[in-house]
Amino acid sequence: MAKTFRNFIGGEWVAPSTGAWLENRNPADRRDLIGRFPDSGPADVRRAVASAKRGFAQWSRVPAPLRGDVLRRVGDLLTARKEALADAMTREMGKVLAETRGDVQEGIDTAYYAATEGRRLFGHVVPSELRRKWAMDWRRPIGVCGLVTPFNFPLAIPTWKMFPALVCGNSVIIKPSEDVPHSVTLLVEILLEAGLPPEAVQLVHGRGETVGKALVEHPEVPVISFTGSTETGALIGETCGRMHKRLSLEMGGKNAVIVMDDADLDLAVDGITWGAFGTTGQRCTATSRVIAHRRIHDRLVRRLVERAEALRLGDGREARTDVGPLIHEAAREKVERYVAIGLEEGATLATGGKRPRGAAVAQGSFFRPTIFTGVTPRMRLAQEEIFGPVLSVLKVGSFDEAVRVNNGVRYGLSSSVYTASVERAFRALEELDNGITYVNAPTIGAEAHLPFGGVKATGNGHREGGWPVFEFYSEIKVGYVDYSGRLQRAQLDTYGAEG
Ligand code: UN1
Repeated sequence: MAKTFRNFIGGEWVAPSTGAWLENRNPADRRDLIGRFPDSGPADVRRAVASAKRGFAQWSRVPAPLRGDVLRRVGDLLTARKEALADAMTREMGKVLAETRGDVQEGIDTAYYAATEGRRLFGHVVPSELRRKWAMDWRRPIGVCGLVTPFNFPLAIPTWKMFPALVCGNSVIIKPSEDVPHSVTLLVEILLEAGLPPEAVQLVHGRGETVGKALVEHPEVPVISFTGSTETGALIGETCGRMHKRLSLEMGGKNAVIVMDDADLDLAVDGITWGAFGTTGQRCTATSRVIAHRRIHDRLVRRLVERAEALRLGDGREARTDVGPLIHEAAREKVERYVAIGLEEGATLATGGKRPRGAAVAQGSFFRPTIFTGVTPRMRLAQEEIFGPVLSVLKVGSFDEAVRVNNGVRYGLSSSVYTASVERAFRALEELDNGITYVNAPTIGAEAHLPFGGVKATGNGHREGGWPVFEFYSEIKVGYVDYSGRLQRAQLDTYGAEG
């Protein structure tokens, strides 16, 4: 009998009001049932919001440095349980252990960063234009934050949202992807153990179209943060716009590595292989395009194909595995559709393009690392997010053309250039239309203390991580204190008196 997990609502672990459950299975081996998780409904969300409001009243009054102390303990617990968490995460979503360890580490970094921010949630004190008057601003918590998170970083992404929201004094309701409910359950256990008041966090499992929607539409959830597809983000944006909610969106990508003719090819091949096939290509930062200068194109492709073919597919919990499965069958089928689209469009399949054979991969959603060459900028292969191990190589004749191709997509998350030229490196930083540009490094690997996010259809102007995220989760309040003992009229008395 599979283990049954619950929601965390109202300070306790409870079954869903619907009485319905979703099965959570290991994507590397579908016979391995991790457990049954709630398939919750709007009533569960309503209860969570009522409780989170009480949690907010309590937690927002705790001094920020003490809120930071709770997060420091969270960081300590994550550190102590890193191995067990990584194992549970790989079992649940498939990427290899080295990567789930990295995912936990990103959560640890985020915890310690948020902890220190508890002591430096700066405001300003600025001179008033009037005598004997002070003018200042500071940050206040906002209220209940609704957080909707994806499967690909089962721990890091929830922590990017929860930890800054909490250190700023908000309460949080998290709806994790129904594909990774276990990882976030373990995270919520840690938050409680670290001393977070139980009503400051609520965990509601279930589907986006029911639980996510109810959360986004609830009038008493003034802040929404979502990471996922651009299509879902657009729907959420409509609702939040109508309801005047504060909304942070992190969505799709179609990230490119530009390889110039003066690049260190060994370095580029390492970076592209990692960027394209790490996490089985299921990162919003994944390298899905290579824009190669024609002088090195053929050499680069040859070596990329060699490397892709040497990658070992399998269970991410086994030491010999380089690449795990896709998250589920629907994801694998989507990848297969794109392979067919690429072939129809006239691209050349250089390697991969099909399911692997063999007992080790028979029970999971595996797909061979795939490289297309002869891809041109307008092909769907070069434009659309696939979210799988599919790399498209485009050939260009100059740096200017590479910049145009990089920028000619609807997304704008990350980009990268491999070059030995300082001039090209700085031009890339300036001219590539993305939220993040790497020089001589792949498109993945953002650090937790820098702002993360993208332009165009990737985001809506907000960032996760780094200093700007604390702006997102707090409201600016301005105060004026006039201790002159008389009516002083701004704009009138100061300048009017002289005129
Ligand atoms: C994501 O793919 O949604 O930069 C996040 C990176 C990771 C985060 C990726 N640190 O690839």
